[in-house]
Amino acid sequence: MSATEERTAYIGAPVKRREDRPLLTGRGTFVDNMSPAGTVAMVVVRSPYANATVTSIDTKAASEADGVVAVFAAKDLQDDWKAAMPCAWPVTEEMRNPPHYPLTSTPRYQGDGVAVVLAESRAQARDAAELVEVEYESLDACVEVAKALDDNAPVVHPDLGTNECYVWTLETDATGEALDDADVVVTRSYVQPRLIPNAMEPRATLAVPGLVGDLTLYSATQIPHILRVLVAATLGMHESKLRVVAPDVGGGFGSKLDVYAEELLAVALARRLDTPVKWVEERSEGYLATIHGRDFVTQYTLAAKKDGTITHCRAKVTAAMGAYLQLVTPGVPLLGAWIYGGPYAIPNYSVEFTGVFTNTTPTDAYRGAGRPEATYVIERTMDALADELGIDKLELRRKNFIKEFPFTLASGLTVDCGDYEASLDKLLELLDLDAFHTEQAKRRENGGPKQLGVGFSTYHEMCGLAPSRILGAIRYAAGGWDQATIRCLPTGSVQVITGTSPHGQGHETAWAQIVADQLGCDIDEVEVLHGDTSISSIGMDTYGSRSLPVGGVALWHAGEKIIEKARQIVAHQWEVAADDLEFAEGTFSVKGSPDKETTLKAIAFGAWAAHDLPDGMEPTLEATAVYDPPNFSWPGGAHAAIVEVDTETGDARLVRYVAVDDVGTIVNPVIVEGQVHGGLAQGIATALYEEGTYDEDGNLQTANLVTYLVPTAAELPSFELAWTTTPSPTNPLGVKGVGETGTIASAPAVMNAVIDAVSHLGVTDIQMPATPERVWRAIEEAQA
Ligand code: MCN
Repeated sequence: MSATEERTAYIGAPVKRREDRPLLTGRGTFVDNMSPAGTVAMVVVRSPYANATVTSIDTKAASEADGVVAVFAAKDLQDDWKAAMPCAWPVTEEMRNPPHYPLTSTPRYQGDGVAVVLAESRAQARDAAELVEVEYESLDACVEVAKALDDNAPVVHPDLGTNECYVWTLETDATGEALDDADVVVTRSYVQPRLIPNAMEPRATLAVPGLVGDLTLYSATQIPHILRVLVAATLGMHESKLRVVAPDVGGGFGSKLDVYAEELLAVALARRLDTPVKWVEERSEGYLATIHGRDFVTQYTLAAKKDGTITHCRAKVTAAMGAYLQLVTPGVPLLGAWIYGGPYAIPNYSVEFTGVFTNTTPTDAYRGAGRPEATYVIERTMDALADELGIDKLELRRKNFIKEFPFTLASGLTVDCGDYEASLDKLLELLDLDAFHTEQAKRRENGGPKQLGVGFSTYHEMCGLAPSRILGAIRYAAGGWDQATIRCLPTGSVQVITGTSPHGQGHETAWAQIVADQLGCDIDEVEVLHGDTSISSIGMDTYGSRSLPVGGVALWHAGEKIIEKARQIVAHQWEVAADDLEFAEGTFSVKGSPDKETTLKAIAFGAWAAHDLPDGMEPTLEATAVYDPPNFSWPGGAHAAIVEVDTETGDARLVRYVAVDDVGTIVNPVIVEGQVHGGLAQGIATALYEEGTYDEDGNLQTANLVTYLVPTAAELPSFELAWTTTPSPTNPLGVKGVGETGTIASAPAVMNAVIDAVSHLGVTDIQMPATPERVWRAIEEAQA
């Protein structure tokens, strides 16, 4: 049976998120709400220098301060680490991975921890941290990704002798020839600004030792299961003695998909002192100590025939790793590696990534991870190529769209389904491009300062991480499966345990929708448990828009097992063939005689009592499924942005945004709209506002919400969303992931619109973010 074949009650319905009431009424439980007796507060002393050697460190005054329990420098904790901090993605055999420990005496970025203070209260710990006297010898810093491999660049890790972390390539055979044979070759350079995640809840972690050598780590994390494995390995603990709980988590966007120094410190020190240790990040501290995203420079080439047929794409990317490799830092570019050809049928393909170290906060996965970077350079260059060929920008896209599915990309992966033309058609229906062009022409003619531009982005992306065998082939250390358990309890309610770990995505609601439909019960009877390794012992957690296409599908398979087991029980009790039974809306009946029926609830009770089960059958009605997807998930669509640019000040404002996405079957349209809204806000922020910058000494210049411009609702228009649906044939629900689509598609649409708004003034390129200064300068230079 396939969920997409039948009309269902809950799947597809805008069920209100059950998570919201407790959160909105202040009944959530975040890490900082928990303070078991004896909890001490931890504060990390951080290097003010981006590259330095600690020549002396004096902790005496701090140790003697009020309320202080202990102070440790890096050397004091050396024996606590059984291994360096983990990087789970050694993308090549030769990749350089400098040892990285929670505290150091050779800080390599501003904010690198050099000591830690524990005190009875956070205020006392913070005051005492200022009394730790650290002498540094400061060294020259390497800051810019584009200059990291220059001959005279300071080397971040002198032992490595180079700032090169790795070079990774993906090439098809015909590479060179396709370029030579092309009529037109367009090459552009692009900068992906460094982005600084700003989840509502900063990071927080609390390690609580138990009474029998066990320990519970409460952490604001996206990955309780992975965290448990890696904390246990790094500290030499037995996994079964470590319980990790992700309580309510106020967003992550990738930044809580990591194993952080503070988590390891809290656990190590809680064990040493045998008392709970809590660390809560301050917002400005988070700017330094939580991973950053992006920071790529890319040279991108498209080659085409005169008629617009694209024959080749080539990307040469230099990607900042930051000072160290965090959990998946080196793999972030690879997450976009297969889609540098966009939703277009381009036969020749070549991608080269060079990862480089800089004296900056480590980068890692941030919403979209690798795919916004790829989509941006393609969609910007599609516009440039159209101009070069004298072909309409949308016609060029249509001509090159992949039209038949499944389609194997030149990069090697197979896109299971899609209909990019349908998304574009729908977008144009909503947009009324003629009216826009009339208005744009009128404004251009009037020559006033407020000019309009429209920009497009047609995209697809690969998410739903991911088939384990592919992850293995590209050297990622973990699998891409997930697990789900369904328990039909004797009282009639249904308990769901998932290996995913939502931190804002609404799984409690969506998972209940899936199970209630499948088992034919009321949604309120379904309870969804997650984020606690003592409840769900295995799982692969939440990132990469994987939870529905992997964890949700695991749930569906567990439901199928429940129905099958129940069918065997009924067949046995009624002495009929299992195949003669029908199951619909929570009730079994014999085909053709609907009078005799029994409910799943009655069967659950009977399976628990176990008085009359088939020989050899285990009591209780529960089932677990572990699902490893056969393919990635391939959402796609077409987006358009309309911006107004003040040509006198360079101020660019987004006035309209229309997005048509195909995320397969939609389980909950309200959640999905919320996901797209949030994703769009983050992509638009990249295009117009956000940019983390350092001075040449490696001081972060954008270390707070005043200098790092996170847009608010006031900067964003009401988004206009619509859908086309090609259900994924690779899973029984027909679903594709949605969590990152908005971020992936939106930055190029907005930037193409900004450039369109000033193209009549001769502007052909502006780098992100399109700040008033950049736009103004671009106009001035074009007019000069
Ligand atoms: N969904 C649906 N129908 C679909 C696709 C998804 O109803 N066809 C629903 C799902 O049931 C789920 C939600 O949409 O409730 C997101 O599903 P999915 O696309 O599987 O993404 P994940 O749940 O795996 O979430 C991860 C994704 C990522 S990678 C980032 S980054 C991100 C995002 O989710 N971070 C977020 N959305 C976020 N939302 C919040 N509030 N906070 C974050 O940190």
